[in-house]
Amino acid sequence: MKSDLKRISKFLSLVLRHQPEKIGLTLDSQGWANTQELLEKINKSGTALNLATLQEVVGNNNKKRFAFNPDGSKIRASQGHSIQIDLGYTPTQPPEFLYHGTATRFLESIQQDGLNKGARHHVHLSKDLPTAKSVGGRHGVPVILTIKAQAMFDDGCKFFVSVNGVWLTDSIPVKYIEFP
Ligand code: HQG
Repeated sequence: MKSDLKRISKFLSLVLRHQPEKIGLTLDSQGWANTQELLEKINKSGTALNLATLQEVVGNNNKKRFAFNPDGSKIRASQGHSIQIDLGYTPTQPPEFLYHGTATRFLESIQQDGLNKGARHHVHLSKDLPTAKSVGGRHGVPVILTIKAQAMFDDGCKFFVSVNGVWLTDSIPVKYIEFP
């Protein structure tokens, strides 16, 4: 059952962040899908999913990756998109330091160019070290970079925090990165 929920979570990430067209779904400009339509199209595409299970995936997801709107009629991913949408988050003052977990094999390039958002909308940052370490571990031997977020903010850079607590910014020049 647990692995079923994980499989569904991964499939939701795919259609709500990257390829809604894969099941003929359209997201609105803020990334919301109609909940009923999502269920219908997922079922049509061959994955059995009912509302109760969808609610379980949203509620129990370890990173709270997905959220319903207040009346539950719409659902979206809270961050991590590669398609162009506007999540509508308000610019927010960050703590003095935030953390970015990456892999040692990227260090040389990051030392050269700073942190880029790559295929995603933003560079993703964590407020705690364990999260950063597990994010970095997805790519190889993890290494944690300390980001001088307050200094960036003071210099006019915008930060956003997603409803599931991931800090987002456009890019991070080398001068704001502390390497271990
Ligand atoms: C690296 C997961 C070389 C960057 C996580 C990262 C997160 C560079 C990789 C969310 C670079 C991109 C995002 C440069 C950045 N040279 N490498 N100049 N600039 N990089 O997956 O931050 O589980 O797009 O360090 O928890 O790893 O999907 O980003 O290693 O919140 O919900 O390029 O995805 O959330 O990798 O992860 P990603 P990320 P979910």
